[in-house]
Amino acid sequence: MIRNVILSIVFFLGFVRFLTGHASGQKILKYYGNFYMHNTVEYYDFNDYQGAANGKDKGERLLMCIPLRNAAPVLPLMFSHLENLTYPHHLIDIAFMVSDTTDNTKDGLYTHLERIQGQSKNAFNEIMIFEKDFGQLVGQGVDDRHGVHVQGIRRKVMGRARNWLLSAALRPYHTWVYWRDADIETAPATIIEDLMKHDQDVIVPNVWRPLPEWLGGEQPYDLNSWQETEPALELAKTLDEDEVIVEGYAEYPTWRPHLAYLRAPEGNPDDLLELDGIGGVSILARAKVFRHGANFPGFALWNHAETEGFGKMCRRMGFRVAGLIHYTVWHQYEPSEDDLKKIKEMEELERLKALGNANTNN
Ligand SMILES: Nc1nc2c(ncn2[C@@H]2O[C@H](COP(=O)(O)OP(=O)(O)O)[C@@H](O)[C@H]2O)c(=O)[nH]1
Ligand SMILES: [Mg+2]
Repeated sequence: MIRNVILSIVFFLGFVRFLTGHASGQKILKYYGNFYMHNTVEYYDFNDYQGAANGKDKGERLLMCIPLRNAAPVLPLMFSHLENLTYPHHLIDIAFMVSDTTDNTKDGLYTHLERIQGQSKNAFNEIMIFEKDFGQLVGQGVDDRHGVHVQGIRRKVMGRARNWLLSAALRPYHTWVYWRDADIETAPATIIEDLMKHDQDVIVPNVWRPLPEWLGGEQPYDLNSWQETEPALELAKTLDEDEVIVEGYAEYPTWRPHLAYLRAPEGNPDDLLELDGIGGVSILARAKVFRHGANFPGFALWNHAETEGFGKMCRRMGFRVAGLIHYTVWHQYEPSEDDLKKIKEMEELERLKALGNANTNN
């Protein structure tokens, strides 16, 4: 009898030890179906990671991707926007890709992240910083970037940077991916939820930029969000396979309706427009879009690259791609060389006027 009791206790302790640890000391923590599994074994049913329109209420995990190049001057503003995001920070992982950078972007990142991640309340779940140079030959100044002839080169490199970033950072538990540029002046803090609620596979806001009063006060910024047209498809047939069509330039008469030009300041912020090409300033996409194989072409696909190629590819794959016509994100205003000259002239004029006034008063 006593022998049986002792044997039972030994057996029971052995079973408990089997459940809670190996000889190596590692624990068996997980239970899948009828099986206890070692904690190095992970299981995900992708049916549970589709991306819900009310992802916030469902506690869905989101990956935020931010490409960076010589972005040190805009980091303080970028981080103030990130800190204000109302999507719960513990559900957000952020991944940065720093490329072809000659300023102290990386040091700036570390400084801001040390502070933000040190706060137990506002910290994001996980931060990943990747670095890879792609040999971007086009300068990062506003005039360098926006010439028609450099757009193709620039967009192809950007496409590659985005693909490397996403492939390194996307985890099976992410249901949504939010792409965000660093150089945004203002954006609603609720933007993730605001985009998500529309239940699209890929969705972008309208993107404008503020201007000084003497330049008109404001202007559409992102012309990469558009609907396809017959003239543009005909134009594409006449172009070299590697050439990238650039919107907003006389060289490429596409006659495409642009999301940017349809905006009305008092318009309903929930109005949607189905899109083919999209811009990259602020894109919310279901993670499954990428799992299906959509990407940002780092080459000319149908005479488009990067985000415009991505939008067209998503449509071709049967995903829903849309833009919010009257919901606006404001891109930073960077004065061009011409603007700087004009600003200097105006300052000089002001100075002379003040001098004239002072002399008259004397
Ligand atoms: N990784 C990487 N990021 C880039 C590159 N060029 C620009 N960026 C970043 O990508 C975002 C958009 O770039 P930006 O030059 O502002 O584009 P634009 O506003 O369309 O002219 C910003 O966050 C930049 O810092 C690049 O070659 N590689
Ligand atoms: Mg920009």
